[in-house]
Amino acid sequence: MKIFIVIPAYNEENKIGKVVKELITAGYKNVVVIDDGSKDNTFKVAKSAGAITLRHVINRGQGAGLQTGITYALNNGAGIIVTYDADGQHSKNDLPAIIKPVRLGQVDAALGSRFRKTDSNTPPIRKLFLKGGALLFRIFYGVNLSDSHNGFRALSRNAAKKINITSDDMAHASEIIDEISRKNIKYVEVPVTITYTDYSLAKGQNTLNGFKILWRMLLDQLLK
Ligand SMILES: Nc1nc2c(ncn2[C@@H]2O[C@H](COP(=O)(O)OP(=O)(O)O)[C@@H](O)[C@H]2O)c(=O)[nH]1
Ligand SMILES: [Mg+2]
Repeated sequence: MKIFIVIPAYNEENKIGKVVKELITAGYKNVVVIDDGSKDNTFKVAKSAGAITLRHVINRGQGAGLQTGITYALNNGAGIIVTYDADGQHSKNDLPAIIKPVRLGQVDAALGSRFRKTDSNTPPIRKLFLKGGALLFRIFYGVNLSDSHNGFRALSRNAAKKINITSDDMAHASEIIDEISRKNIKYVEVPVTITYTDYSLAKGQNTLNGFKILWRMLLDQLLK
């Protein structure tokens, strides 16, 4: 079964090379990087590291990057699609475990959870926000998760085709869960390690942005 690893990237020239090389060395041949209108050399670095590189001419957001990458993977015969971060926060060592339940046909979506591992180094404020998100998923979508907004997932071809991502920005993460619930896609949570470094915290999503996403989720629900 052809596995594609889809990595949306924005201004990640410092990390993307190592991320791509590690995956290819580990035997994953179809690594797709979507350079989302980066202002730096993300595209060049990803390409010379051996990734299939796609580019948006303007910065559209992580959701749009995923849409482009998933469409590419489906058009090129993907059996399983893994979504993965460009900034080095995910670990290739978690790939076999997250792919397995999808490969065996047990589920159509395996969702990474940083809170199912004991060695999580998630900062407390981030943990609070992510747990709050998980609680809202339970209330709004009836989906029982220990983590929210974790970009590490494995999807079967079927699930990737069914899940319709329309949010260009970070809100796509809630949208994916909404779609999983709405379309009755069978899922499981798989423990993964998310590494927090000064680099990832400085570059990553801030708490304000997190609250904006939660707020939109709330509005979306109320207006439905
Ligand atoms: N395509 C795309 N990817 C983005 C954008 N912003 C962030 N990313 C990527 O999405 C991933 C997660 O983003 P990040 O800001 O680190 O979020 P956090 O880890 O949840 O704090 C990283 O691999 C980023 O390179 C964007 O505007 N477009
Ligand atoms: Mg990050």
